[in-house]
Amino acid sequence: MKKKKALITGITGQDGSYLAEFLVAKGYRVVGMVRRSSSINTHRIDSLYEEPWIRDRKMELVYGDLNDASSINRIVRTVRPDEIYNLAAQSHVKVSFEIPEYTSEVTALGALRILEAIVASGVKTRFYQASSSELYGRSRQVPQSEKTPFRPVSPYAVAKLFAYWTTVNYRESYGIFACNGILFNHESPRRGETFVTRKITRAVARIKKGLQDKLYLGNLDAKRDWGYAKDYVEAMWLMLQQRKPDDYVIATGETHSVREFVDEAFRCAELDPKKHVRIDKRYFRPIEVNVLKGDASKARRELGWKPKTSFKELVRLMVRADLEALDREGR
Ligand code: NDP
Ligand code: GDR
Repeated sequence: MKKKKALITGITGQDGSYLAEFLVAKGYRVVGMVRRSSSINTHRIDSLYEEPWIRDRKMELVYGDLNDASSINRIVRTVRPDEIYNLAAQSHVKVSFEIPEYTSEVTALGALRILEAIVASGVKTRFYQASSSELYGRSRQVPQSEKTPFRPVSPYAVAKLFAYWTTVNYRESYGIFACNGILFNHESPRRGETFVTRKITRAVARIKKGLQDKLYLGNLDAKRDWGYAKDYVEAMWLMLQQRKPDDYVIATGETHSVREFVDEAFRCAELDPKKHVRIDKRYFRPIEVNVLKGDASKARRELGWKPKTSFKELVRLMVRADLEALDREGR
């Protein structure tokens, strides 16, 4: 059978790296779109990319940018992928208040540019859009499912709303097999260091090793439905293997406050958070999303997907990974 080919945007990010590993293990040939950077930013996929025998047979990186329609058109036309996973975004909610226009360009119009490239090229491909629980924002309904009305409250979330509806619109207008995965927060040792979970586990490891004393955070009362990224990339793939395209919530169904995450992470390292955690107003947002809790029963029923990693296991594995990383550095 012919090898399937997948194009991943955002392959250098947390999810892109796990998805690339997942698809390579399934026998796919993976093409990752990377943007030009003055410093090397492929550390999350080094294990796949450095091995020449894997690289040559299974993975390739091409330059492109979601803000550059010509690069997207060229890549779609020449790669002719069977599946496209659009994971690239300016994905930081707080930062989106500081660079709202850029965030909209990448996170909203980027998805449109890919869908337009699919239509213009006539390439038969399936399309996954990385939608987000941030779409629910200040929704009054808890838990949130595919039927819950959206109420986005940041430039990031509004941009994701545009991309969500554009995906639905191109599915309905042009018959493209296009799906939205409405993923709730998912974390891992590969999570960017400025997202709250990784900021906490990294600080815990550094405090444990005597490299840092204080951890400055913002709102500790916000609640999130936190899952493990490695479990979640399987759901992306499952969506594109169905008979019909549709939109799915992916979540654990549990919600925990930032404060609970802090307590659990410090407990894992036998440290007292009261001695080390301080509140800094700089990390508060102009408006906060207070509670997110997902209802993934549709995904469970139709995709056969469910989360495998509990909240406590997730915190523990992230703290352990950050401690081990310092050990490897000889710190
Ligand atoms: P990351 O921030 O870790 O990765 C984002 C990726 O997008 C990086 O590879 C980045 O490249 C790339 N990128 C940013 N701007 C551009 C651009 N202009 N052109 C091309 N590539 C670009 O995100 P995650 O892996 O955590 O998330 C993946 C996707 O899922 C994102 O769209 C995010 O918004 C969404 N999402 C994430 C959730 C989560 O909890 N993690 C939950 C719900 C949705 P570079 O390395 O060069 O910066
Ligand atoms: P979020 O993730 O905004 O949910 O978006 P983040 O980890 O940034 O914030 C989660 C909650 O923690 C509070 N918080 C802090 N956040 C950060 N980053 N830094 C701090 O110091 C801090 N202190 C408290 C925040 O106020 C917030 O309530 C993530 C991203 O991955 C999005 O791309 C994705 O769409 C959503 O998850 C689902």
